[in-house]
Amino acid sequence: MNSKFRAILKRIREYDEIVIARHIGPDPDAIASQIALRDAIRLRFPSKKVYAVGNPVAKYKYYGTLDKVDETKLNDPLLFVLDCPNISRIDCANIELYTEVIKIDHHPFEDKMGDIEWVDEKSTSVAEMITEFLIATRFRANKAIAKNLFMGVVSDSDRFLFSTTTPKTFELMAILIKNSKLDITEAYDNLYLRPLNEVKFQSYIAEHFSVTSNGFASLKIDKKIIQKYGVDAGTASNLVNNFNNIEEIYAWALVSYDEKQKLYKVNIRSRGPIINEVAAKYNGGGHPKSSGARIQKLADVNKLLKDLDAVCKEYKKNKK
Ligand SMILES: [Mn+2]
Repeated sequence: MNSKFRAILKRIREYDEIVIARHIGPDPDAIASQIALRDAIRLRFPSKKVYAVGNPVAKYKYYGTLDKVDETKLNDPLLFVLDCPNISRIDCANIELYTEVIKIDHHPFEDKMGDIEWVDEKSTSVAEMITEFLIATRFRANKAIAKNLFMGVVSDSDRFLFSTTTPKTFELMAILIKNSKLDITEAYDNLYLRPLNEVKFQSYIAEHFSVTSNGFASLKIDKKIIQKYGVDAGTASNLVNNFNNIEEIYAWALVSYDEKQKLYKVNIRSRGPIINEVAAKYNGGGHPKSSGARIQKLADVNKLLKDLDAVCKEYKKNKK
């Protein structure tokens, strides 16, 4: 067992009150990882109080329920922060209130949060990292835990399509499926079943994308369209992965306006050019080929789109 795993296991043994948090606006990897880790710790150490915290998301309720906890009333607690590189984006947990903090993440490093920082940018997902940890440290995974971990990996690797997918990813998934007799079809149904209006909205996006001669596609989605298709504001962000593997498009971005936060949300994907460095210039970040930004002014959104077109141009030129 490596020293990192030993150190994390030691903390889990030592602390009786453990909180597991993740980023705001969770995706399946974030929410599945925190619930799986919570349930695995509870299964092995039934006397410990373990909570998975954060604002619940209705459409992800099949991962399990989240816990509400008054942090100020905890006694000598340990905090896990999953899938979240920056302190400002932690949902419902204040790192100041914890005796120790352990971060497990696969985004490029941003803020130091605590005593143990396990960051692996090469991993498909935090769910894969948690899977590796649980197997190496001999935790048991029941069917629900295994299913959550599997869905986290599948979702963040886009069903094993992304280049972060390695032989290790498959080896870990094989152990999970075998040991827990996981029904993968059921897991896929949870992830991929979707309403017709969402499919129609996806067609609208494909129909209205503006594609440059450099292979950059973008679309600004206004409120009226969201209302017309009866989807919610977050749907555009979720659909962005569905535009991969299109011959004429190297990188693509969907822009939507978040009324609550008064910000433009830009979701960017790429099948070649490195885009997170561009997003970083506009208060954004993420992975080299999967990234995003939150921007106040429309003028800056337009500048970002221009810069993305420029990296596509460069990429296309070098490819020849
Ligand atoms: Mn993730």
